[in-house]
Amino acid sequence: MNAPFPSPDETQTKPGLRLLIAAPRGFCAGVDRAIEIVERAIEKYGAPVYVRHEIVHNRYVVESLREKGAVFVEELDEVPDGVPVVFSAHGVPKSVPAEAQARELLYVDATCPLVSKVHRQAERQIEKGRHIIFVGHAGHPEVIGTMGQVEPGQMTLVETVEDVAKLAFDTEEPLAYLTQTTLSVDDTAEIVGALEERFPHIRGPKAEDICYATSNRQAAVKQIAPGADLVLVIGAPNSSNSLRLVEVAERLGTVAKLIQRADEIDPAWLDGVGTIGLTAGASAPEKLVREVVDKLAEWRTVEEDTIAAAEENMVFKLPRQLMD
Ligand code: 0CN
Ligand code: SF4
Repeated sequence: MNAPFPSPDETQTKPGLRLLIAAPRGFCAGVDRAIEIVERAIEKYGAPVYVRHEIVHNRYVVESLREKGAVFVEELDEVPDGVPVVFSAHGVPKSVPAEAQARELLYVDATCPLVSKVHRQAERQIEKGRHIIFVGHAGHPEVIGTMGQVEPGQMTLVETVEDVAKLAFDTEEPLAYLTQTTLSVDDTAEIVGALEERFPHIRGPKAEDICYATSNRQAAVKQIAPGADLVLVIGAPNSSNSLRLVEVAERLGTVAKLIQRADEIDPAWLDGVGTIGLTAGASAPEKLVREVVDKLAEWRTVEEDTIAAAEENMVFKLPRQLMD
């Protein structure tokens, strides 16, 4: 039998492409836990299990859980009576569990323990009589959840250094600041610096509220971006921590693109590109990283290097109600 004709790929060697893969990248302990909570809730209570808001900001994760029996809604009033509901990793205002209790709904809270820690700090500062300045992005579910831990008027949101300049508080007023967990480490340092300058007595958290996963992923991008012609960040447009990774690369002067899946890569992006930096936000599965590497390997001869900025071994316990 004659040998088949060689494919075009075999007749010409593909040009090389160096891939600098960031570590850590992808799933954090809070995301792992939140996904496991939904899976275990479906096993324990049976489908459907409702989930208030995307459990984490990733379409692939949401679709996979939907196939297993999860139903995603935005608000509790979309959950029928008598059906279990999980609250997303980003946290919820106090009114949400209160309403669930009033309706006698069985609920499981998948709020990341590091977000819950900020919630408790907010309560404590209010008990001490301080007004809270919260640094975060307006409209993000974590911001809505954290601001909803206190009464309206007890917490003021600032997004920028300019917002700090506009604050109308007296220098002597008792104030504290807290932050969203997924902010830019560099921007937050500037905003906190501006707060401390205007309000020298302002109290801050003992350890910063930006979580370990957010800061480690940003640190890793800082290591790969300077040596890359293009940085690809796998993550969703509504994923705060993923958007911050794009910004970190761009601020180092490297073109950066946020992609949800490999099929969003435009081959024209690779023109004149010899090195690509690759990372994934805290809600993006490793499977999608491999999918991107495989896609790039269709066009180029890929050489992979992992660049590690930190080691992670954080694991969070599941809620007790799902342990048995
Ligand atoms: O992308 P995520 O679901 O959420 P944000 O980065 O938008 O906050 O990642 C998990 C983080 C949390 C909570
Ligand atoms: Fe928790 Fe940080 Fe992960 Fe958000 S990004 S779920 S705060 S560990």
